[in-house]
Amino acid sequence: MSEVVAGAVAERFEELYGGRPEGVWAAPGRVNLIGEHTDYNDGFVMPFALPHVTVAAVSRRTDGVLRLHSADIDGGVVELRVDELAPESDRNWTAYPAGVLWALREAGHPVTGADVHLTSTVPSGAGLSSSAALEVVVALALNDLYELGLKGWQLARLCQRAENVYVGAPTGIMDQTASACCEAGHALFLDTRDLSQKQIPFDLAAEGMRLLVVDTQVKHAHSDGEYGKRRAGCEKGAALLGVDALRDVPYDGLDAALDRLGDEEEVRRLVRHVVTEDERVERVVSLLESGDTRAIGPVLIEGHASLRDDFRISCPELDLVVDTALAAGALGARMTGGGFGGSAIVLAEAADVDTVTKAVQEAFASADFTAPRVFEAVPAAGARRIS
Ligand code: GAF
Repeated sequence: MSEVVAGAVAERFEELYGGRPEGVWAAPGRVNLIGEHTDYNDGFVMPFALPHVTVAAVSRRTDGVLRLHSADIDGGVVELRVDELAPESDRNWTAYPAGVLWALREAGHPVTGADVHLTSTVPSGAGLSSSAALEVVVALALNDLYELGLKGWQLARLCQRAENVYVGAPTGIMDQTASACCEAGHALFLDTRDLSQKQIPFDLAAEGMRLLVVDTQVKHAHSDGEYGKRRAGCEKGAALLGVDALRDVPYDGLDAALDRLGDEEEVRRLVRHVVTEDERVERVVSLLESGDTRAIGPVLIEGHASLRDDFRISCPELDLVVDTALAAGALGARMTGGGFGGSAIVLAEAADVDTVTKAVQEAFASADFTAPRVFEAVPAAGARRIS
């Protein structure tokens, strides 16, 4: 696929900018297996990369101009001056790639401009990290072209800064690290405190299972206030408990911590989710490492209940996917990503995939919800140069 896509993207670049690009790069979206809303609490996450990618054809410029074009969005070529880039000055999609260039320059890297043409197969607003894929593909291209020598995790940090400060969305580090660092056939066990990583083999097909992604088509956005409110609530919980981050509340000390929070009911719920979710990630890792893959199903189900009841970020469509899939025989299911819409994941025996898929589709039709998009997710490669 790479060569065909790279060729087509390079041709379009040439039509737009009048010369061949210096290279073509791809960065994937991700799905998170377990570990939700733990990343801005210094906790654990376990995403894997999707085969869906954002592709960028890029050339350097030396005149302080950044030109951006997306095949997927109307509006033609957008031209910006590198020295005029300023946080929260742009409310359009261009803020993501421009923010990356801004973050690189802010960190002292001598990036003097670029021509960029982009196209993506990562569904946007589906909780599958289309924003991170867009940031990471541009960061990787500039890293290569300007020979900055930054590693994947360093690019992820810069992309997160672009998103937090330039775009103004208070997200954690999971999505950018997943896009930059995941490996095909593996889920990424990531400690978001120090970004230490372990690639965990994750080959469901070999064990007769499948993981489905069900995009509910309910759109979500992280710059909306609800994500930020949850984050602020978690930070309040850490402050009340006298720890740097909720990661520092031990699982076996949870009850005592909840007692100390007294009548701060909302904060108690947020703390309970984060502390139990970190424990769930560790449980999933040890189950996978001991070859007990089917046993992760119940952990996914617990995770969904915690996000629905304690963190309160599910929605009727996500709950319907989970309840219907489980009733139809799935081994596990939960919402994935930031919440308030987006996607759910379903773990099922290969033999049950059609039954489960049909049940979910029928339940959505009966509830008068927009038809969901269902696809099988197999761990794909992280960001890379494709031409
Ligand atoms: C979104 C954010 F971008 C991530 O940083 C993470 O917090 C996730 O929601 C929830 O786990 O994808």
